[in-house]
Amino acid sequence: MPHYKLTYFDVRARGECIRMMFAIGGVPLEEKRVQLQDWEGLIKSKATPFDALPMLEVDGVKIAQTLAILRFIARETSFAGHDTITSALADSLADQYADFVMAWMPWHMVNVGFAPGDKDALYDSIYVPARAKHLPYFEAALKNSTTGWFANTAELTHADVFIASGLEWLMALDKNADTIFAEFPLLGAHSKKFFAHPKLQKYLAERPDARF
Ligand SMILES: N[C@@H](CCC(=O)N[C@@H](CS)C(=O)NCC(=O)O)C(=O)O
Repeated sequence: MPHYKLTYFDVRARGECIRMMFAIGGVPLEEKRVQLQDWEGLIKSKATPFDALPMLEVDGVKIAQTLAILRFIARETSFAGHDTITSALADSLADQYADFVMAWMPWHMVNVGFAPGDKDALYDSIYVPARAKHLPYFEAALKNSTTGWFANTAELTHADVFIASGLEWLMALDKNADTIFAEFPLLGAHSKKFFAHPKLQKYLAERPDARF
């Protein structure tokens, strides 16, 4: 088996789906958690391909971009869908969720204090409309599923890992997190099903606490 090393910040955010996919796949993962004060030095030393994290090293080969990493390890562990159409469907759902993340990122940066601005104004002008546009897409996908997983698969795929961990991230950020699933009961049920997955329990019990 290759040696896998994940470099990410000491938060869940974009890195958590990768950690969870490794846990579900039962593959050992070495982790390097970068502290914010060390990040400038890593950029200057060109340590990552695109000056961003997460980065996965596979026997020393550096792979960047969250979804590329997630799809790779899902394929390696047979969680990427059982045929190419199913994989493409899972990809499209995960990519759409990534679009959702990019839509609320300007609010997030201010909300957590990484950029100046009025976080309450951005909550209303950026985050709320992004949520109203995107979450119905995922609720509709679950309505079409007979298994409760996004790509209508018997076992979960990387789309389920990406979206459930993404919603957990969002719930850590949203001041009204308890209302997120009010209009999206199938998404709420999906989250419950995902976080009850038997292959995730040990990881969930042992993972470090995080602000988001
Ligand atoms: N599309 C990229 C985005 C990566 C990204 O923006 N990562 C953030 C952390 S979540 C980062 O490295 N920020 C530091 C910086 O841009 O200097 C991915 O999904 O991996």
